[in-house]
Amino acid sequence: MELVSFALCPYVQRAIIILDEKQIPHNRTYIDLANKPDWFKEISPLGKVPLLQTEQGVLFESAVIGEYLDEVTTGSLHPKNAFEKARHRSWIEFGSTILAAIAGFYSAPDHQSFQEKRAVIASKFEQLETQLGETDYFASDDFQFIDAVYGPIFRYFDTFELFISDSFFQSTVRVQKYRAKLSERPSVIQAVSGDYQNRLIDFLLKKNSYLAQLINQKAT
Ligand SMILES: N[C@@H](CCC(=O)N[C@@H](CS)C(=O)NCC(=O)O)C(=O)O
Repeated sequence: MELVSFALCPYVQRAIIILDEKQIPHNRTYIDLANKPDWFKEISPLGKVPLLQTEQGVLFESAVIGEYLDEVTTGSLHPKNAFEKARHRSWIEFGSTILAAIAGFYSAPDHQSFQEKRAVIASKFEQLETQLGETDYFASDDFQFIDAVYGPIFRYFDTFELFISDSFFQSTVRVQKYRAKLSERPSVIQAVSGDYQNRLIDFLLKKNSYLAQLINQKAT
């Protein structure tokens, strides 16, 4: 299997984490999304990564790729109970809305919209907090499918916190604990390369955004 990837993509990271958790041998090809190769345009219906090339054909959409990888290998990273599995899938969708809020935050052009987007993220973490208990991960001490979604989300904040002093997690103690546990998980750690943070900062600096101004201020 071949995973077509982009170094900073949180959706790609989901697939990489599941490939690692299920110990699935595969190759990865990293492309530049700003300069998509023709072969990629030909096989990618939406022009997006991740894309999984298998002997049977191409799959796209990270959730679909993850479900496929989970199904074709022994055991499942999902809970067995149908309602619980569906609940996890609901909160996986919720995770995608957090990613959209994060993109809004790092692209916000001025202080006011920056603060507004920041409040949206904080309120989403408050909603997530209501779902978490005393377990290490989302709903278990064992790593599950949904945890592959939240690892890449929390990773952004390791970089944001270099430039922003107030915590996003002040009122969400369980989310903060969940974040810390995921940051120690080998599959989550290996889902990006060693230069990820520098690459992310370069990416953020290219945006004409309020966050880019904060990063520049810190550098001077
Ligand atoms: N819903 C998609 C989202 C994937 C996505 O948005 N990927 C981004 C990179 S993180 C992408 O390929 N964007 C295309 C572009 O930038 O042209 C999934 O879950 O796979």
